[in-house]
Amino acid sequence: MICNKPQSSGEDQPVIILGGGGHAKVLIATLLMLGRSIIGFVDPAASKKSIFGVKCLGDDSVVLHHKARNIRLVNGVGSIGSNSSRCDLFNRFKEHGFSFGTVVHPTAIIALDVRLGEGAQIMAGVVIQPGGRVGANAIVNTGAVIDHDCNVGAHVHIAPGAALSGNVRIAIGAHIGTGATIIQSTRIGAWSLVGAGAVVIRNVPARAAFVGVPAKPLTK
Ligand code: JB2
Repeated sequence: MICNKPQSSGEDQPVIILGGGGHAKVLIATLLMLGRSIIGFVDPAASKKSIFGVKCLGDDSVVLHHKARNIRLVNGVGSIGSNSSRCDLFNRFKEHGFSFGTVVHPTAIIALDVRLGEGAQIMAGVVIQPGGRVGANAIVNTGAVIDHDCNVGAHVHIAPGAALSGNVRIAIGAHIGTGATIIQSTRIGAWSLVGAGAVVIRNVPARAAFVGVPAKPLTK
């Protein structure tokens, strides 16, 4: 990984985007900026026929008309509350033998040794410092800051403007809400939810929801 170098894996292969909502629109804008060839997007309930001139091809079955080795998929289904649909979609197409391209916005600043998993998406204005790991199918969304030695698990969504201090571990499938702050060396459990604007100063268990300042378990 080169500092501030825009990239997307499988650079020479055309792309199909899964989904046609808000997250897909941001990805399409980024892929066009990167000069990627886009075949189209697929969405079983598309509200738009095209996005920035990229056409809706139909539902997910259209992807299966393509040879897996000839294309890359980009997961354009984001997350509202949970990352499970996005995870299921990724796994479903992996089972069919397809590969997902990573997408890195040209304005992201990523340290030399950061490793990105398959299909990881690093959006505009993100900073990831040395020692960082971002798992497969994870989203690090607009303007998020990840300091040194953080491990972001597969299928995690770090929402816009969230900040992770050093040595934070976010386990598989967790959602870190917009503008949340997580202090150094904290552990965030699998499939947990950290609310928007929360300040996390202690570990969050798996499948828990923590909100507020300082963050506490959500009680109904
Ligand atoms: O199985 C599917 C599927 N399920 C839902 N396959 C495909 N190809 N598409 C699927 N979709 C489609 O994803 C829906 O029909 C819908 O068009 C789209 C989701 O669009 P929406 O705008 O509702 O959400 P989003 O996932 O693009 O964005 C959410 O997550 C982002 C990270 C929003 O919360 C955004 O605000 C957020 N930035």
